Amino acid sequence: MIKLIGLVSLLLLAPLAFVACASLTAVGGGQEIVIVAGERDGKMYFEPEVITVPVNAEVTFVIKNEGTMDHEFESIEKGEAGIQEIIIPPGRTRRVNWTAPSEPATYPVYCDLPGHRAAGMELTLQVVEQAAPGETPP
Ligand SMILES: [Cu+2]
Repeated sequence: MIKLIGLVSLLLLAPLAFVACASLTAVGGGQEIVIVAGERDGKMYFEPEVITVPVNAEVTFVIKNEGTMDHEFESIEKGEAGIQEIIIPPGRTRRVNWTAPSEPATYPVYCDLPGHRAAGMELTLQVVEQAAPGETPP
């Protein structure tokens, strides 16, 4: 009887697992862009310093803090990219989904903790007109 219950619950759970995977795929459908944050030689950094994405792109920023202190990732002031502040503790990774606007633009993305942006924690996020992979630009 216990075996039967186990089998039944397995059969019941299998479709759920499939649905969970399917929705994960949909959410994570965007391109992943890995960014490393940290400190080095008395400065603080994001790498890469410039990120270029096509208009309307759905991307997931994967921010890895390889430093020894908290860092932030944000671009939320008026006219910026609309990325809410997120704190990445040292040694941790945080993911942020973001959709590029339909028009080309350039935004700063930065760490807003006191002194960090001035110490170098800012990258440039460029949104450009671009043919999809495999397409020939006009
Ligand atoms: Cu920082």
